[in-house]
Amino acid sequence: MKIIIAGGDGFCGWPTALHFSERGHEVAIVDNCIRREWDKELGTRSLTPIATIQERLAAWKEISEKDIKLYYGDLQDYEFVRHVFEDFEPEAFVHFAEQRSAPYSMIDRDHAVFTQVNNVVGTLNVLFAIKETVPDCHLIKLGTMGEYGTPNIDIEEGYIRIQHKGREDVLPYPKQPFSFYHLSKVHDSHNIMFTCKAWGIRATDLNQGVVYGLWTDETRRDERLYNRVDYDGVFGTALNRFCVQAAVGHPLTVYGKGGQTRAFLDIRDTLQCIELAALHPADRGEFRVFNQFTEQFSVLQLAERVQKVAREMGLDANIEHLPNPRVEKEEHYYNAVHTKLLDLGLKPHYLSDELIRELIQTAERYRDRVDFDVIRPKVTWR
Ligand code: NAD
Ligand code: USQ
Repeated sequence: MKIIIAGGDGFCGWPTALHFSERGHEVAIVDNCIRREWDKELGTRSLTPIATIQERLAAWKEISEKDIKLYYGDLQDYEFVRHVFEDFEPEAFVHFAEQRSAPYSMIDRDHAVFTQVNNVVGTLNVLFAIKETVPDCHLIKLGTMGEYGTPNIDIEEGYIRIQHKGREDVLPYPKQPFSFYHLSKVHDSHNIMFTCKAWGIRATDLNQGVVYGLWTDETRRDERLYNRVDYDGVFGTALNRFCVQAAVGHPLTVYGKGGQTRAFLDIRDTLQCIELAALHPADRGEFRVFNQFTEQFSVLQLAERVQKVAREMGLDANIEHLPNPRVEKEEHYYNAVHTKLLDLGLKPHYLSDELIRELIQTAERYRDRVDFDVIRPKVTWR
């Protein structure tokens, strides 16, 4: 398959590109590497040292004898996006290339506007380029479970059957997103759904939960292939952050009561899910939605899991309940359906003590790179 991984220099995109290349697909990465600039802006860096995209691709070629093509540019630049589609003629376009941090989008007006323009315009450009150049291309778009919010009923996979005043219809599931970032994903979903109807685009919207872990079969092979790990208060996410905190002797930062329940998955399952979506494409005109996660946990449950493993390793790992910088329910019902990817053959890697131990060990190995000053949350929603 000829497949493009947009955002292929990022946390999910880089291992996904290697995974497809390893399986013999023809892979190209699209990225402007702006994620690395946001680290500089925030005065932080990945826990693990990461090679430049050029060094990564050269190392992969040396190790695997396989080429991954790089299109270096911005999805907001339509001429560039159109050129990528005309030149590569992809059968599938995996779209990871967005600003993905909720706190970053809540810093101030400029960051909210940047996030929504970057994400919404980038996706619009991809939709127009598909229509104008390769209309059969399957768009595999990363959405997020946070689009749904935390309603007091079960969350369905994209659509819900509703009866109203004696009539019935299947409608898009209501969206109550958590931040300007999560809102940008809702706007994308609407634009994609509309173009599926209007232009016959084939699209899969993957509402992914929070991703944890970092190692995959390919990224382990050589230091130049290592994946990034974010632990700071802006880009770091719950489980990975707790493991780094445990390793360096920082209290585990549970926001508020910690009853916030979210959907989670191992990064190796991100790769599996993208592969399953690509190998079983949506039909022309179909807007398909999968909930991409394997388990649900409350934030406090996760912190306690990390604490247990850390204490077996002789670490303190105290849990600290910080005043919640976000506006979100801290106690609520949460039950999200996630059967469609399992039906396609997903074999989940459920969260294990071994994985938590390995994450803590990775953080211990790179503890000198951890800056305590960037760990606590500084961005507030209010
Ligand atoms: P990341 O920030 O590590 O990677 C995103 C990549 O996209 C970066 O390399 C960045 O340089 C690139 N990019 C951003 N804007 C671009 C633009 N305009 N043009 C070209 N390249 C651009 O993020 P990630 O954690 O790998 O997440 C990837 C996708 O998955 C995002 O869309 C995110 O919303 C979604 N997602 C992530 C998680 C998670 O836990 N990491 C969970 C659910 C959904
Ligand atoms: N949280 C803590 N302590 C921390 C960090 C987070 O209690 O140190 C809490 C947050 O308050 C929130 C939950 O953990 O309730 C998840 O926060 P997060 O930072 O781990 O993840 P989130 O902001 O939701 O965003 C991440 C990715 C985003 C993706 C989303 C999937 O950054 O790209 O879309 O996970 S989801 O949450 O399903 O929407």
